[in-house]
Amino acid sequence: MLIQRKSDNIILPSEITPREFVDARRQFLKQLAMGAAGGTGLLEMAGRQAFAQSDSPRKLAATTNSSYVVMDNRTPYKDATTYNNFYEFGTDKSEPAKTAGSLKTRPWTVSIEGEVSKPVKLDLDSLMKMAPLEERIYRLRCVEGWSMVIPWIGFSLSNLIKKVEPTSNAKYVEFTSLADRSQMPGVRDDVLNWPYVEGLRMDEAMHPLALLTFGMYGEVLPNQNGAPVRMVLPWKYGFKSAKSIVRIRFTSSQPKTAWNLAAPHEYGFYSNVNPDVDHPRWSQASERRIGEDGYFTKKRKTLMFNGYSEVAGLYSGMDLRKYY
Ligand SMILES: Nc1nc2c(c(=O)[nH]1)N[C@H]1C(S)=C(S)[C@@H](COP(=O)(O)O)O[C@H]1N2
Ligand SMILES: [Mo]
Repeated sequence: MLIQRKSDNIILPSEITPREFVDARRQFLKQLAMGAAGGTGLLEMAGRQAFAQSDSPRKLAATTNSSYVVMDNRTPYKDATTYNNFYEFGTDKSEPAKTAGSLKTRPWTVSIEGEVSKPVKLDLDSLMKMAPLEERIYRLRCVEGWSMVIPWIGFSLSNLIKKVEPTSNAKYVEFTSLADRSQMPGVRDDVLNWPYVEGLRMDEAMHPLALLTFGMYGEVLPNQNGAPVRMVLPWKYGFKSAKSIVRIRFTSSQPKTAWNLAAPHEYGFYSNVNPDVDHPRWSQASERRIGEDGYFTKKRKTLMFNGYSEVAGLYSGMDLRKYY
């Protein structure tokens, strides 16, 4: 039986209208009655696992980790795979689904380098075998003001970090995405300083929520969602979750991230979801849940750290207005 995440309890009744509260509660009870939070019943899971081994090559077997399942309805697959930010394939959200087919995701090598005792170049299969694959249902919120709820498949990045043994100089982790003009039409435009680079502080990267991700909705990642391997950092704005990663580098100084270089006043290094600190162009106080928008659909209140309050300790004593 899947259980409600502990951190979901941080939605205080005082923060939401009685109507929303009643609806959320009703929905949760309905999901319980169906057998699971998030709409995936145990029988369905068992069935999925059973044919995951044998069926289509896209299937990816994983065991649901019930500690990381949000109670919200999952975003329809169609929406999650046709409304994407992946600038290497164009800046329009409908473009990646149309143009990312040209990305060759095998063979694929990820180079682990920098301040580690055991630098290594890993092919995708070796990387995927570093730890058991888990399914986790996470919220992901874009700084543009929309959010989704997606069943991702991967494992905590900490599994990999421990194996490569960072040196005492390793204070940050930098992620670099592929930037290949021949496969990625968007890289011909200089909207960003290619390659796409993102970064985390070491303790953020070690947090169990930081997911090295290979699949979603029971299958390997569609190219437009960052195949064959990406990060998912549910307490940070979507752009921190680099797609199609080819290099993970451990550094002593703070990585220069692509979005921070492009617009330092808009995108800071930390970029934690924070309803109290607005982006210069978009309010961060509320969000539109993709797949449920309609004329009468109310926006949802955005939660501190996107509802993942367990990360708060990483930032204690930091002024989050300054370190945005
Ligand atoms: N390499 C790369 N990674 C990227 C992006 C990108 O343009 N290039 N966009 C980011 C942004 S802004 C968001 S919101 C998420 C979107 O992930 P999704 O398409 O799976 O929802 O990917 C992030 N990772
Ligand atoms: Mo985003």
